[in-house]
Amino acid sequence: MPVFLIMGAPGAGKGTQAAILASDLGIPAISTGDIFRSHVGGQTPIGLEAQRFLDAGEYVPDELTNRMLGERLGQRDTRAGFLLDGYPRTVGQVDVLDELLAARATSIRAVVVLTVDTEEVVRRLLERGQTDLRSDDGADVVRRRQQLYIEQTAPIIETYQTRNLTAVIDAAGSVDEVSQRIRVGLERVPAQQ
Ligand code: B4P
Repeated sequence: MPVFLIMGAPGAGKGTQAAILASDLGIPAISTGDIFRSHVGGQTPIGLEAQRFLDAGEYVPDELTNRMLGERLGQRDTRAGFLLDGYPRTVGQVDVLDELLAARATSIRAVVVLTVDTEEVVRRLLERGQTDLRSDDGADVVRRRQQLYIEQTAPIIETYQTRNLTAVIDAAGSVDEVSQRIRVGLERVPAQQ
């Protein structure tokens, strides 16, 4: 059961590339951000709890995020593998994911890490804020999301680097150029024992 992760700063193109890669691989792309937004839209108990964190650009507490992910991974469409977009984002989530995968007798096949400079990602998000009206794409919140990524999420990339799982991809350029780099990069990630 292939399990892939895609990581990168907000605005690096995770959502865009996750959809393309998952379709190539024939597995579902699971975005924790999208699941939270759909709970918020449906005013579910999870949505009511998560909304203030999303609006402020803060990470939703691990307990709630892990519970929600566990429920999603319990659905049938994940049995043949899946691609996680936006999870894990904290050290605690790395551990929980390891446990969830061990319980399914599987492990991570590869981690795509998208890199792009901060000015470009802020420009992308502010542009999207004008069309998609996402509650977290205003200038101050975009900066807060970048700061959290640097403080809490960038360090966990090292964990995956020491496990020899990462394909680090330059995410500047067109969507097609980046997708092509990801395909080539993934071929270079060594098969795990
Ligand atoms: P997400 O939905 O994951 O939001 P994000 O990190 O900001 O990524 P996003 O999808 O916006 O950016 P992308 O790079 O795809 O999370 C939202 C919130 O949910 C978080 O802030 C947090 O509150 C909460 N959350 C989610 N997961 C959590 C977790 N595990 N723990 C705790 N809290 C969690 O794309 C950005 C834009 O760039 C797009 O508009 C796209 O069209 C454009 N783009 C893409 N590729 C491009 C290219 N090559 N050139 C130009 N533009 C491009």
